[in-house]
Amino acid sequence: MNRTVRLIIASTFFALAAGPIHAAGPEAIEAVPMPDVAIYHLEGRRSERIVWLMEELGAPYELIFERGDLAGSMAKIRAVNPDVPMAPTVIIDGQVLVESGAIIEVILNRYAPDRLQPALHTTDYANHLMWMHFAEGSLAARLFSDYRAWLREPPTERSRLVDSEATVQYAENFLAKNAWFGGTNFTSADIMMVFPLNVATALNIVDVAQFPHVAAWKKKIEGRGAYQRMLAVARPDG
Ligand SMILES: N[C@@H](CCC(=O)N[C@@H](CS)C(=O)NCC(=O)O)C(=O)O
Repeated sequence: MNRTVRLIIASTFFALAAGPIHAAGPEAIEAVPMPDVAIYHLEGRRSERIVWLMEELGAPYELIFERGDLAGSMAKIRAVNPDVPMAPTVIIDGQVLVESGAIIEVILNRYAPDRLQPALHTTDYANHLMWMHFAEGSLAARLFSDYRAWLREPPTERSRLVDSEATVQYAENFLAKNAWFGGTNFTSADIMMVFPLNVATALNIVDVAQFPHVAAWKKKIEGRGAYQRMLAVARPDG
């Protein structure tokens, strides 16, 4: 049986330019209509960020993966992106892109400039952008390098360098004073931060009990309709 999943998801699409609440980063730029967006996906991986983003926006997208078959999904990615077959690989209007943070910024800044980003001249904007980049640049990078090193040689004391625990503690301290990684409102920074913070606890790199504000934020995330819709299409078998 061919289990390739090619979902075209468009039912809740609405005029992005009419979105409310936040003036976006590049406020002067007018939204242009959303073109075809194809998301090459691995279940449970970073490509969920882009699916979730599109669900938050109510925008249409095509989702391509082999259900329950990571190798099969990876073969599909390799077919369109042989040089760096990574999830997400996204094709926007015919252009092949990697790096989830950059993909999110392209989609928001070009097609939804009034959504999921704080206004440019606010402290929230600077914090939002910092967490957008911290998620991969510091948090995921240190989590995975510590994890690999600690598998070979478990640590006997905390590092004097900024280790995994320090990066998660930094997130915890921020959430003690702010509702979201976007500051006052949920933004795409929250979308970026979920994957590495889940990795931190799922792989037992840090102790979940030490980070109650992160745990409370995760509960709020799981209550979002768009997050639930993402799970239903991108992780259909749980
Ligand atoms: N910094 C990249 C990381 C992408 C990445 O490493 N994705 C993983 C899945 S979560 C992957 O494709 N791994 C396959 C590999 O590295 O060969 C991003 O945020 O998109």
